[in-house]
Amino acid sequence: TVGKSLLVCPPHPAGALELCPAVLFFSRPRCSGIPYVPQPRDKSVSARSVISFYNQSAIDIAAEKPSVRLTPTTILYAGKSPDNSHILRSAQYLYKELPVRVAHRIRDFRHLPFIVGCNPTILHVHELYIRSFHLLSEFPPVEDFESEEKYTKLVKDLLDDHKDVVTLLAEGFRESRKHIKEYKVIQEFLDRMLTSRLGIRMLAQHHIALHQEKPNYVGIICTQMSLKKIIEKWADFSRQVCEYKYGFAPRVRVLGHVGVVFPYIPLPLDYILPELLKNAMRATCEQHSDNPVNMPDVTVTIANNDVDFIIRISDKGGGMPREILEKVMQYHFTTCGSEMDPASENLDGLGTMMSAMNDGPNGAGPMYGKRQQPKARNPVSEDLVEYVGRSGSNGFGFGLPTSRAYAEYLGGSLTYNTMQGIGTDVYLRLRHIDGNYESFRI
Ligand code: ADP
Ligand code: K
Ligand code: MG
Repeated sequence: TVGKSLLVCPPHPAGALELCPAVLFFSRPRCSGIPYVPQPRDKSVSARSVISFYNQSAIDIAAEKPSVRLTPTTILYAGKSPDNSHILRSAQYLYKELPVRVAHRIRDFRHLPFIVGCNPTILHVHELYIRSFHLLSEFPPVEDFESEEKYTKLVKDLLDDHKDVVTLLAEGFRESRKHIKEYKVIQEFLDRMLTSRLGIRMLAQHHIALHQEKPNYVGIICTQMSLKKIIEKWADFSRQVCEYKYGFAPRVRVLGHVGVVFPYIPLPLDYILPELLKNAMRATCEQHSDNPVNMPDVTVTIANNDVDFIIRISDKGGGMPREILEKVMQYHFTTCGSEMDPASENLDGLGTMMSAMNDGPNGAGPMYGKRQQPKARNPVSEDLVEYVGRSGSNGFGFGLPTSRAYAEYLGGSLTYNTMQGIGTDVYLRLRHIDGNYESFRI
């Protein structure tokens, strides 16, 4: 049936270079010049998704529609109704919106340079989006709570299906980026892909969370978020991981407007903060490995004003050498496990420490040359395991560029100053969502 499917595959308007993905997918072993590495996930290609590869017209139509982006304030004050009709309205918004957003992503996959689109891992993610599009767009209209429940179950399943997308894209582009002369192509694709994915996940999780009653929360929006608390939570977490990896970890001090509380969405901070703290801790540990007892603290300073808030993460981790300044914000650039990091031959840096965590709580995994015996090896918490699965940033060099893309998507910025030989200051600036000033749209 696959052969028959290929025959009816309609020609893509963009011409010969843009073959129907089904053609690529099933002709890979013969695709000259592209090494075919069979991967277990290939088995998941079902007849259903094969059909969806060439049933493109629905996707084309949806991709032409504009996405309807809401401000957090609109979401926050959408109003909770005692009869739960707000949940139904939320599902109906998703029902219209998700297929359009997913179609936009598929259009982006189709516009990737041919050789990149051929990469099996990238093709796998492309296929995941096509499959999601069909599941979402072929779902019967959400009209009552019964169908809403089924629809929410579908949304939950899709969130789960897509949880490794960042890791997969990082892998896929690492394999294929050597074929692309212009780095900008990858950067723009990944910036759009990752921020759009963040938006979709925020909307989906918001809808799911509307079903639960949690004090100080409306969906995923925390109406009383304490920046200090969330920083401390991720500082503890990053220290735990750092200690596991290096046997020691710098302390974290939180200064400035420590008392501020305001409405915000913790979800993006749950990604950005550990990435920045991990970087600061790795630099500190590697710079002060000869005297871990007197390691300088990582200092986090909060500054709040009417329009936005700023989090500065300062470390005394030796800063960045001039040669890498231009590169640190690039996807895939990392000094973990490269010649930039002389210690890395036997030791992957903190960027990859998540892979050490994956090895299991009992140290069953490989021992790294320079790794210290941890004082107390904490068992890997469920939080940690979930984080490892979610972040996909295991020394892929995705921490800074992804955090910056997220910050800009949220109407803010991520910048840094570094003093080679001393340390680095990273500034995360984000806009308030309290409705007093214009904020971003999800
Ligand atoms: P990764 O942590 O996976 O290497 P990132 O994008 O988070 O990827 O960081 C890229 C590189 O930038 C790091 O490998 C490191 O060389 C450098 N870097 C990031 N943060 C710091 C810091 N606080 N101090 C020194 N170097 C840093
Ligand atoms: K990087
Ligand atoms: Mg990092």
